[in-house]
Amino acid sequence: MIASHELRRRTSIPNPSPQGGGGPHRLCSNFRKLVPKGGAASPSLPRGLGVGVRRTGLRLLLQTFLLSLALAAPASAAKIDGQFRAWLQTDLWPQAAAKGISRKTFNQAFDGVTPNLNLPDLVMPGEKPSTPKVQHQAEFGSPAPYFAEKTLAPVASGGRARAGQYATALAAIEKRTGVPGSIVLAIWGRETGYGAATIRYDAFQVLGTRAFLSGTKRDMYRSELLAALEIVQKGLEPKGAMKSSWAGALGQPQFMPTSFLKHAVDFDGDGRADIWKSAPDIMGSIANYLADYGWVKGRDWGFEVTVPESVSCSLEGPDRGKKISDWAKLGIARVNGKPFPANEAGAEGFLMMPAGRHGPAFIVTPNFYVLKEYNTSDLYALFIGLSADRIAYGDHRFTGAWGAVGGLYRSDIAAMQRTLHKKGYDVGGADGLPGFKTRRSIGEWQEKNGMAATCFPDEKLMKAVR
Ligand SMILES: [Ca+2]
Repeated sequence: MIASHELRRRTSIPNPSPQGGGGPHRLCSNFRKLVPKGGAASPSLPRGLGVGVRRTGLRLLLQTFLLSLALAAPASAAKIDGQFRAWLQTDLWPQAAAKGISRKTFNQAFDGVTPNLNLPDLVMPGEKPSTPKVQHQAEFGSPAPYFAEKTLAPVASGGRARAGQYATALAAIEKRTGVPGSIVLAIWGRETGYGAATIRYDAFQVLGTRAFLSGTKRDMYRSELLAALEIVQKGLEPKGAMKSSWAGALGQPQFMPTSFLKHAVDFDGDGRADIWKSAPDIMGSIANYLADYGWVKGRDWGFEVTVPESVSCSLEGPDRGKKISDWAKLGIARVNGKPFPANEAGAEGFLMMPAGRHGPAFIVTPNFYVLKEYNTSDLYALFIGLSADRIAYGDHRFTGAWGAVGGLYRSDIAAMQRTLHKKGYDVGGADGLPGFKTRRSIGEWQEKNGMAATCFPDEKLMKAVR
C-alpha cells in the first residue's frame, strides 16, 4: 500500500514514527485492519511497535467510547454536517476547481457524504487537537501476536500459489524493478489477503472527514482528497472503485491516492494502472513503489542472527551500519548456521533488535528500510521479509522467541522518553513507542549506570530512569 502511516505508507504521512525516520508514504492499512474479527472494519490504533497488535478488549473499549460520544451528541453531529457542507463549498471547492476538477465530479464525489465521526483522531470544530486519552494510555503489546501463525500462513500459502500462477509476470516485474516476486506477493497478501478483504469505506467520506476534522494531519489528508478527486476526474479508476480503508487507502495494494498517482503502473499493457482488478498491475505497482523508494536490486531484506553478549544492543539503527562481514567478525552469525551470502558480506548491514534483548535479532539491509516506506513499522517490514522468505523457501518461523514484553502504557513510556531526552539521549520523540532511537538510548543509559543493556523498556527500568 502506499499509503499510510499509521496509516502510512504511501502517502507521505508524517507519522510519529517509532523510528523518528523520514516520511513513510502511505497510510496503510492491512488485511487485519480491513477485516477485523467479526468481519466489520473498525478504526485501529496507531501503528508502530505494538501497533497492529491490537487487543480486542481495547478496541471494544475504544469503540464503546466513540459510540457513547456519537450517541451523546446527535445535535452537534447535525451541526458538524452543516459545517462540513459549508467547508466543502467555500474552502475545498475553489482549490479543487483550480486543479481542474469539474463541478460535476466534485458534486458526485460528495453526494450524500456526511462526516464519519467514528474515525479515530478527529478534532471537532472549536476544539484543540490533543492526544485522545484512550489512545494516549493504550498499551503496546508484545510483538508475538503480530507474527501469529494464523496470520502468516495464509500470506505464505497464497503467495506460493500465485508465484506459480503469475510466474511470467513476476519475472518481468523483477527484471524491470529489481524487486523479487516473493516480496511483492508478501505485501499483496498482507495488505488485502490477495484481494479477499472487503474494502468498505467511501474514500471521499474518509478523506473528507479527515481533511475537515483531523488534528495535525489536515493538510496531508487535504492533498489526498484532492488526489482522489483527480483520479475520478481523469477516469483512472473502474466504476465504483473509490472505496478505501479507514485511512483512505485504495485498491488491493492499499495505495493512498497521491501514491496511486505517483507510483501505480500499467503492467498488463491495457493502458490503465488498475490496482483494483488487474493482478499484473497490482503486483507491478507494488514493485514500482518499492523501486521508486530505492530498492537495491540483488540484495536481500535481512537475516535473523544471534548476537553475542559482547556486542551491545545499542549498536542498532539505520545510521550505525557496518559491512556485514564486520558484523560477522564481532561474532554475529545467522541462526541457520550458514555464512552470509558473498554479495551481502561485503555490503552494508544494520543491527535491528525490535524487542531489544527480549526477542529475535536481525542484520538488515537497506531494503528493510525501503519496506518501511510502505509502512513505517519495524514489525511490518519484518512480517513482509519473513513472509517473502516463506513464499520462496518454505514455511519457517523466527528462531528467537519474543519475550514477555509489552503491557506498559504508552503514556508511561513517553514520560521515560522525556526524562531520557532531558538527560541528553536521542529518543526520536516522546511518542510512547519504543523505536530504535529509544531502544538504543535505553541500552546506553543502562550501560552508563552499570547494568547489562536490554535496550527495551520494562517496569523496573521505567522506575529507575529518573
Ligand atoms: Ca493495466
